[in-house]
This record gives sequence, structure tokens and C-alpha cells, in this order.
Amino acid sequence: METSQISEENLLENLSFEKFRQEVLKDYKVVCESRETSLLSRKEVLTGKAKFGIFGDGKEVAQIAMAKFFMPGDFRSGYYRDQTFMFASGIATIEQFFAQLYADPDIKNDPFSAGRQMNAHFATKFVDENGNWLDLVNKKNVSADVAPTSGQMPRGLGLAFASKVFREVDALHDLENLSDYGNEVCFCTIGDSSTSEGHFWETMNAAGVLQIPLAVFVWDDGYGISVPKEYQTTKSSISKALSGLQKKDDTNGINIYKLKGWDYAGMCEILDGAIKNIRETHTPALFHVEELTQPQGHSTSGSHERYKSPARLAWEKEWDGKKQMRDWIIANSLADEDELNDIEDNAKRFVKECKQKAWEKYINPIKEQVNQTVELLQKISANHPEIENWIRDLSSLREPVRRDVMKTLATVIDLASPSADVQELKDYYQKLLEENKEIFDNHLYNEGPKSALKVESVAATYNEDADLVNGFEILNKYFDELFAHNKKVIAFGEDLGHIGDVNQGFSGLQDKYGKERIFDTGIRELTIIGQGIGLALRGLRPIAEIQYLDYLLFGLEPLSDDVCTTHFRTKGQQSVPLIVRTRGHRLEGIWHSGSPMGMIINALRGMYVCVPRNMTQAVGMYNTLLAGNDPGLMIECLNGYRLKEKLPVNLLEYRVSLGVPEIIKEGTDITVVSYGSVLRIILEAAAKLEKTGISCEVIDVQTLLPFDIHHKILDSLKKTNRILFVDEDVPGGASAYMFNNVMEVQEGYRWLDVSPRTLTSKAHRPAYGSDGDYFSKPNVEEVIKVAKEMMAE
Ligand SMILES: Cc1ncc(C[n+]2csc(CCOP(=O)(O)OP(=O)(O)O)c2C)c(N)n1
Repeated sequence: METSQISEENLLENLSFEKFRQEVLKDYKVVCESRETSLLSRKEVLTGKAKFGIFGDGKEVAQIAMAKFFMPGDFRSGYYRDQTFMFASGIATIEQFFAQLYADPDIKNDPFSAGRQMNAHFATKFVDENGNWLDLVNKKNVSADVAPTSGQMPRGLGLAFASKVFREVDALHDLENLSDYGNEVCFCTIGDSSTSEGHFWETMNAAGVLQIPLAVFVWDDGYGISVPKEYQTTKSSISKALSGLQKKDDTNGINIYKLKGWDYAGMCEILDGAIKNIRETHTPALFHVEELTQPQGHSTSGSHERYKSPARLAWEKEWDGKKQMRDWIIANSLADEDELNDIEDNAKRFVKECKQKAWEKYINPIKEQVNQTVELLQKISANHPEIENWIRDLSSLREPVRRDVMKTLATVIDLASPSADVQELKDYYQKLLEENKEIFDNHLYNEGPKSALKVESVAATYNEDADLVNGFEILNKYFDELFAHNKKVIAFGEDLGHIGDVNQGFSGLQDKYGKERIFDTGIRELTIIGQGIGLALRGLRPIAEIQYLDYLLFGLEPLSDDVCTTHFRTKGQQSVPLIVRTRGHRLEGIWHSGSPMGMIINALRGMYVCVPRNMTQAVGMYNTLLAGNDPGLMIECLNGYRLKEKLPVNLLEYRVSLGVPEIIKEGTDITVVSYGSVLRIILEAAAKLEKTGISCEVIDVQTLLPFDIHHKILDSLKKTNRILFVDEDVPGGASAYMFNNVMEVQEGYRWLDVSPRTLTSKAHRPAYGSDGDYFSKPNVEEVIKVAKEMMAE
């Protein structure tokens, strides 16, 4: 009896030892495959088959450990070093890695970006083709990587913050595809040097305040390209530098752990408890993973021998995670040399096969285009012997790209005289142009049913005895109805919660709808946007407020680099339906009356930019944005909150179509095009001009992105033959953009009787006070003067 018990225990022990051994060897296999992938990829770049490469060698073991605790439902917001984590998590294959290295535009081959991103920029699919959120709870999720270092931090904060919202807002608990009561951890990775960026510090502080499930891994290999950490980090240690944020029993804050990047067993042990704690308590953590290496240097663009000392290079060889893991396996008798050699040889073979498969899938469609082109060219070469050169050049390319085909076709079409065969060539060229447009030039915005452009307008309706109320009251009433009606809407910003924003749009609403849905944030525009990004990516409908338009600059980087490119860089697989609310244009002083619209519309292609003239129009635009999946910026008029407007009865139904200007005063002599606060100045001038016999047609463009999609302004110009563009931006700003659209895109130049004009603010920032405003920004008298000049010309 006793003997059999002992042997059963022995058996179980042996079994669990064998299980453990197998797991270690499986991990070592992934380490080897990932390392081979890095080595072979570099060769592909150096031999010219790929343009650039950046790899995860030296970080393999740490990422294997990290991947063990990444569960379905979790999110990653990382950067370009994370290939091993992706392989170990089962969300990327080596073949896919190579496909992206080659910039394969077929999404079946590069499922992260369809060839739109550099290698090692990963993503998983969040939304289906109709813009519906997938079941994110039962899959491992990767938000699309960006190249600006630390750009992943604000987004990471937001993805973790969403878990807090899902946990705390009861009404969201039934959204079972989006969250499991907020148990999802966001794993965020960053290089040690990139922690020098403000993005990192702002994120860590905000995480400590918010108490959210954010796990930040700093891969510390001592350098940022060539610059060592002595130049990057106080005390050369990010964990030391951040120690003041350490959470204590009676404080908020973050937990800080130090790990050795080569110590497989040690890392697994620490991460096991630490990630569990993050998941359960929502206390964020920093994992400072030290003593990592970079065996091949930073990227394919240079060699690390230029800046690392021989001693450092020797140290890196000895402390390479792969070598250390191998030594540890042997020392603990988990495998012998032969077994490990086999794993290593198999890894080499396997990676080579993956590379070859990826290359063939990438190159074959291009080779088909080359063959087809050559065939068509041969048909016309009898009449054009010089074409033989082009045929020879194109056929001799070992690694042709689509560009070679297009250039050859365009050149030959130019020099060939017309014939049926040349027509065939032209048709083929046209077909390829369209195919390439589909490959490289779509999904900047949603194109399916969730396109905001497909939202039909619904007019505002009023009671006969409709009240005239302050502009802010229209918004307040609207937000009240919106929050009662749509549980996914969350609003936040500086002073937005307790006092209901500086202009009272949210006044009283926190009490009604709770601090979990309407709340204050710290003064940190960058991570306010980050919070919005995370919530939006996870299927909620955030309204992130930037208190004044002039401070949008602090949050512009994630909007431009991250929000605006998400749909494009994932070829439609992720959407960020974030609404950024702010207020701008005329008020007082340099930083409370800016209207930097040229900068904004050029930085924010990929968002819709709404510039409503009053709060009623703003409501209609909010509804339109909420009906689609695209991100939008709403710039309310800073000086409009106390102007009286009629209160519509259909606040939730009223919708303003984007890209459709409104004629707010009809006229016959001059078309005046503008938007926002300055429209009131223009209307005042137009009333005065009317008395002198000059009739202005005043058009409010309503949205700058998109701009007048049905060419309504052109219709007006056809009638008046004179056009003036007015705004509060600097010369050459949004006025030049509107000018370009009407003159070039709409071909408005054909209808001009006199030269078109722009009237803008002065090139400097607006000076303070009423006189500063009058002399810095367009005023009534200037509008009258320009209009009279145009009539006299
Ligand atoms: C905002 C920004 N500045 C500069 C760069 C160029 N750059 C790319 S990687 C890099 C070094 C990053 O070093 P580190 O954060 O330590 O990460 P590692 O590459 O060592 O993993 C630099 C300067 C960039 N991509 N983004």
C-alpha cells in the first residue's frame, strides 16, 4: 500500500517534471526560431530583398517569459522589438514576419498592416468589415504599433484605463465581447532610451493616479541607437529614477520590479505573481528588464561596433539571453547537448522554409505582372524596335517591384503610336493603377456602413414657441440626453467632471451619470488623448476634452501619428472612434484665441475636423460622428457659449452631414467662404455692404475635413464670379486650403471675374484685449474694404 503510494507520487512528480522540461524546451525552440529570424532577416536586407529591418535579437528570453502571462482579452501596446513575444503568444508567425519585411501588400500574408508598415509593426484585427467590434475577450489583442518611440505609451494607458471603466460602469457589464469585468491587462513595452520622452513620464504618472491594469516592460539594453543610458536617464536607471512613484499600502502609485533579461526562471517567477496582482487590483507596474543585449546592433542601418567598446561587445556575447538559457538548461539537466543541437538545427531549417514561402508569395504576383507586361510589349515591338530595350530591362530584374512595371508601361505608352495593341497596353496600365490604388491608397477613413460620410442629415426641429437659450445650455441639454441614451459614451478632461467644464456644457451631469462616465483629469493633454484612444479602440465612444484649442498642440502627436493612421495602417482592421472636443477661435490673448487650423487640418488627415458656427450645429455634428466609426475633432466657438440660440426638440436625432456647406446668407455679388466665430463678423459686414448695394453670399463650410464634397461653393461662385475666403488662421493657413480646394479641385478659376482673395489674421499670434483682437484678427471694416475693392476691380 505504502509502496504504491510512493510510486504514484514519484510518477506524478516525474510527469510534472517532464511537463516542465517540455515547456522549457518548447520555449527554447521559440527563442532559437526568433533568433534565426533576426539573423536571416538581416541578410535579406543586406542582399537587397528588403529595404530595412529592425529585430528582436537579444530580447528573446524576456519576451518568452512575458508572453506566458498574456491572456486572451489582454492588450499589447508595444514597439518594434517584440517579435519573440508575438511568436510565443501565437499571434504572429515567422512567415508573416517575413511577409511584412518584404512589404507584401496582401493582407493574407502580412495580416498586421498589409505591407503598409515597416517590419515588426504588429496588429490584430479589432473590427469586422462592417465596423462591428469582434469578440476581443477571447482573443489576444495587439494595438497597431507606431514608429515614433514612446508613441505607444498614451495608447497603452488608454487601453488599460478602459479595463477600469469596464469594471466600474455597471451598465457596461453586459458587453461581453468587449470586456470581462475589466480583467484585461495592457502589456506595454518600450526601449530604455525612449523612457526619456515626456510621453513615458506623463503615462507613468497618470497610471499611478488612475490605478489601472498597465504592465510596462522597459527593455534595457543600455543604448538608444548609439547613445548610452548615461545620457538618457537620471542615475542611468529608470527604476531608480521612478522610485518615488512606488505604491505603498496607504498610497496610490505603481509597483516597480527589476528583472534580469537573461534569467528565464527568475523572470517567470516574478511575473507570475506580479501580473496576477495587476489583473486583480488594477495597480500598474513597471518591469525594468535589465542586462539585455542587441547582438546585431540597433537595425540594418548601421553597425554597433562603431559605438560599443570591445568590453561591452564581449559582455554582450557572454550575457546573451539565448546562451544563458542554453547553459541553464544544461546545468539543470533538462536536456543534453544533442537535444539542444537538434532544436537549433531544426529552427534554422524551419525559418529558412518560412522565409522562402513568404518570398514566393510576395514575389509571384509581381512576376506575373512583369510577364504580362512583357507579353503585351512584345506585341508592339515590331513597330517600335526601341521597346526591346525596355523588355530586356524589365525581364532582367531579379527582384522587380510594382513600380518597375508601372514605369515601363507609362514610358512605352508615351512613345508608342496608337494601335489596338497599344490600347490593350493602356487598358492593362489602367487596371494596374486601380489595383495599386486599392493596395496603397484606401482606408484612411471607414469606407463601409460605419463611414461618417454615409450619415444622412436630419434637420433640427423646433417648437413654435421655442426658447432662446445660451449656447452652452443647448450642449448641456444635449449631453444630458446623450448620456441617458448611449451608455458607451464617456467624457473627460480638465475641469469637465466636478464643475461640468469651463463653459458648463457638462454642468450637473457628473452627479447624474456618475464619476465613472464624466470625470476630471490631470493637466496632461497628451494622455487625455491616450485615454480616448484606448477607450475607442476597445469599442466605447469617448469624448476627450482639450480645454482650449491652443493646447491641442500638447496632444497633437498621438492624434496625428496614432489616431489618424490607425485605420490606414491596419488596412481597416482597427478603428478609433474618438471625439476630441475643444473650443477655440476668438477670445482673448495669445493662448485663448488661437485658430491654427492650417496646422490642424494638415496634421490630422484621417480625422474629421468640424468647425461649427454655433452650439446647435455642433450638436448635429456630434450626432453624425457618433453614428460612424471615424475619429473627429470638434472645435466649438469660444465666444459662443453665451450667445442665444433656439433650442431644438430633436437634439438626439438632428444630424449635420459632414462636408456639406451651408449658405447662411444669400447674395449675388461676392461669395464669402468661412467658418466658426468669424462668420458673425462677416454677417455684420455683409449687412452693412447690403446697404451700399453690394450683395454677399455667405457660406459656412461647417467642416474643413471633409471639405465641400458636393462643390456647393462652386455653384455660388458661378453666380457671383467673385470669391473671398476669410478665417482667423495665419496667412496661408486654412484660407489657402479652402482656396486650393475651390480653385483647383472644383476648378473655380474658370468662373472668376476678379482675382480671388483671402482675408486672414496677421502672421503673429493675436495680441491681448479688445484692441489686440481687432487689429490681429479680421474685423468688419476689413471685410467691407476688401469687398469694395473686389467690386471696383
Ligand atoms: C520620436 C522618435 N525619435 C527618434 C526616433 C528614431 N529612433 C528610432 S529607434 C531609436 C532608439 C530607441 O532606443 P530604445 O528606446 O533604447 O529602444 P531600442 O531600439 O534600444 O530597443 C531612435 C532614436 C524615433 N523613431 N522616434
